[in-house]
Amino acid sequence: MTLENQLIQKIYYETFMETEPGKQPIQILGEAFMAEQKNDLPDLSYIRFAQGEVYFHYKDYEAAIFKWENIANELEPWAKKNTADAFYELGLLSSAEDIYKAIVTDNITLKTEVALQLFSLYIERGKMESAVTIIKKTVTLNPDYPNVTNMAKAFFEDQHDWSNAVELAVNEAIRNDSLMWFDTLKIYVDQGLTKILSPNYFSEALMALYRLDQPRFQQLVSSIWNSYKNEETYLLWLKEINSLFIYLDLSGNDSWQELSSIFKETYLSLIDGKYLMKKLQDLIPNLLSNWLRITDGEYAVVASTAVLSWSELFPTSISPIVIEEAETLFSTAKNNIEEFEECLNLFDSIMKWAEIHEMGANHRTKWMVEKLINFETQNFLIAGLNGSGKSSFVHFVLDEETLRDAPTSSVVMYKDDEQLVIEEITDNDVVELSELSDFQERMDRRRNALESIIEFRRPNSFLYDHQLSFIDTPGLDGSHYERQEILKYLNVTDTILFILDTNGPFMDKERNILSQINELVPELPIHFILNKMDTIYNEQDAIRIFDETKSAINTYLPDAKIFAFSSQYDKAQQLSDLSGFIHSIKSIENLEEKRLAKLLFIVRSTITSLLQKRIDIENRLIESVKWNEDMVIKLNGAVNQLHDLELQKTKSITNSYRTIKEEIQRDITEAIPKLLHDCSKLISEDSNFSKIHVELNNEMNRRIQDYLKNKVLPIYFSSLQDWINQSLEELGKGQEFLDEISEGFNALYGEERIKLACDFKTIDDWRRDTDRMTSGFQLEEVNIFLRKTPSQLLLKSAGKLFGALSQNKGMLHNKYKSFVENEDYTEITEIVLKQFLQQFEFFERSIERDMAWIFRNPMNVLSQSVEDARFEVQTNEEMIKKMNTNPEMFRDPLTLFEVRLRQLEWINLSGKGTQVI
Ligand SMILES: Nc1nc2c(ncn2[C@@H]2O[C@H](COP(=O)(O)OP(=O)(O)O)[C@@H](O)[C@H]2O)c(=O)[nH]1
Ligand SMILES: [Mg+2]
Repeated sequence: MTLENQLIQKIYYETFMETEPGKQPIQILGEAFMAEQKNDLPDLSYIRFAQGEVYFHYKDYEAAIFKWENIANELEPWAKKNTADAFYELGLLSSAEDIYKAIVTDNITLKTEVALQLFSLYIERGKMESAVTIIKKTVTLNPDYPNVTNMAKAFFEDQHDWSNAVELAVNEAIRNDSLMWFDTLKIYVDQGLTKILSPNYFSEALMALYRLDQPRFQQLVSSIWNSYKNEETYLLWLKEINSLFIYLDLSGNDSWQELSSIFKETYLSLIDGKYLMKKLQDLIPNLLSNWLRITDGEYAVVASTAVLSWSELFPTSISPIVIEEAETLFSTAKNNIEEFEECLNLFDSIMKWAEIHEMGANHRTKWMVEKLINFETQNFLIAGLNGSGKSSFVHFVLDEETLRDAPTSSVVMYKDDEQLVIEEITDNDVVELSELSDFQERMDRRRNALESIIEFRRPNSFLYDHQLSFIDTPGLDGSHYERQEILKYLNVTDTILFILDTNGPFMDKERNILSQINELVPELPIHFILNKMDTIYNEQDAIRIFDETKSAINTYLPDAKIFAFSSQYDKAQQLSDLSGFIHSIKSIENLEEKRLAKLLFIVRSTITSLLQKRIDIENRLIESVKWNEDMVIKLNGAVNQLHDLELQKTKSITNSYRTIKEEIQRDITEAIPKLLHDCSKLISEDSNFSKIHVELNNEMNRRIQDYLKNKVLPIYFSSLQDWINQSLEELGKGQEFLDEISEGFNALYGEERIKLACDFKTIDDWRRDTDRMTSGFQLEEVNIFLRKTPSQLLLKSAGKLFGALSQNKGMLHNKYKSFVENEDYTEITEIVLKQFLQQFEFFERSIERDMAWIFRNPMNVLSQSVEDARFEVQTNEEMIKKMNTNPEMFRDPLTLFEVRLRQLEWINLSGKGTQVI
């Protein structure tokens, strides 16, 4: 045993025992002490040290401490450590800690021992931070010292201090090339303890493990990969691991199946639309290149086609060497992909995405895909010119002769089903037509007839027996648009039955159509029905026409078969012949493969049309902004016109009212003085001059009242009636003008949106008011002769004074007369006028307000329309802005759909011996 071990275990004292085994250590050491003391220069330190150990073992710690305090040789640091141990045992932890910390030594073992003691002491005292520090320091200082790393691991795990535990595992794994520590690390990773770490944390360890043990490397990489999957740092990890992979020499014969599968899963999840192109573009090329390098048989096709499709959409992103490798791999790989399934998945993702982005429900496309999935039923498209007898043929065969053979404007699919179900499928809707009459009605509709497909299902033995559906179509000799729309259904067609009219079969028009179909779908089988055979009476002619037509057809389409038919012939015989014919042309070979090609085509058209839809939407928005801006200008123009109209009408109507009033006023102003002057006639020499002023006053009032009531008011009444009628007429013209304006706007809107109707109820109020005002008047008595003007005063007093004296009567009479005749009645007239006109003036003032009321509704309508147009401009501008601020949010997913589609198209080529490039 080494000295250090003895010191550690406190059995240094045993070195003194060797000479006298069997004797008590205390005694031996005591005797040794006594002997040493006798020396000239006694060295007692060793013996004391040993004695301390013995006391320590006997738990006499105080004695031990006493001994160890007096060590003055190279054992002093150990003695200190032992002293601290003794204090520790005595429970005097604080003193123990101080002593441990005060020990100065270069001896690494002693340092480690002290550190481990301190570590336990810290744990005991609950000083966890100090414990962490000291154990980490110890691991750094002396990791190979027995148990140090294990103690650290146990401690960290116990404390759930995962960052230190992981760090320890990584460091130890690298330092020792230790598989045990790598396994520990993997456990931590699998427990999800490492996912908060930065992904580059593992690079060095992974490199080390790769050199050491590749299967373990694969497992650890997989574990780490999975741990980051839902973390924000996932892309960073992918970047990290892929740059690491580039440096690995993967030429060995190792199986990378597990990783290959992870690569695949990762690639697919990256391109499923969650991420933007910007993020993927510098990540995916490396990912694909690495995948290709490690891929084996199972994933060869997916990996190579992934590389090929990505590099096609992003040329130069992947190095030519890698592309070449992919091509080689692709040309030899066996296709083991469930392509149909994958293609459907892709289609579903596109549909979901379209729904979320409000790109329409796409029911018709979904319908087509549904038909393609149904491998049980083959779809026969019944094509031909208008009137060749397509519908008659279908109805005859299906025994649906209740259905009329009117010209067909819609595409109708007839299918066998357990009960009658008729549905109309448009892009945005699926509507059930619950009655047969609804169906007939729908068939009579011409407008937008090709914007939907009608599916007609009913129990039918012919379709059931042959597992067929018929798609009846309008004639292909209609407009270009119609033909395009009808030919869309080639996407669900397995075979074309082309119906010819015997009275002019296989003409240029038909040949053109057929060559167009052939260009669109080169491999689609086309067969012919030579219809209306009954119209050829002569059997020989019939045979000749049949043969001639057949050979004409076969020079174009060598494989085409022809069937002579007439809906006038006997049904049972025809059907049995037709059954044989259908049987001979129905091809069930490679149905899935053919349908897949169609499905791929539908997916491609869908992506294209979604891109186009987006452009259309944006264009429509731009268009709408322009249009509405224009409308704002026009509507504001109309608002101004309306203002002017109201102003002008108000002015003219008020003016004519005022004119009437002024005329009346003039009349009154003229009439009243005259009327008053006339009263002079009432004065005679017999008059009672003491009272005459009162009488005159009364009479004058009466006459004015009488004049106003019986002369003025009737005239006023009729003038106002005229005025009202004129006003109505004038307003009527205004209304006409407004009607023209609304008509103009409604033409622009394309709907009856604007109605500028004035409110003429006010005019009724005018009638009532003017009636009331002119129906009567009660003059409040005016003081004409009882006023105190000087001349009146004089006359009054003169009358009172002289009235009694008859000789003065003549004088008074004259004086009065001349006074009445010459008096200026202006003031009186004004007073009367003021009274009389008061309500008319009041009315005048309300005209302007009433006019505003009359035009209020048109004004509101126009203002609201301006508001609406402005709002439309604003919302559409916002939409455009939104669309343009993040165009990649829309474009990127579609690009990625295209990448996936391109890959499927590549896969579709694989294993078919198709030349690459
Ligand atoms: N004589 C005779 N007339 C037929 C025959 N099939 C159809 N027709 C008539 O041809 C016209 C057009 O038929 P229709 O089925 O509507 O043609 P589609 O436009 O191709 O659907 C109708 O007046 C039918 O009555 C047939 O086998 N013999
Ligand atoms: Mg028809």
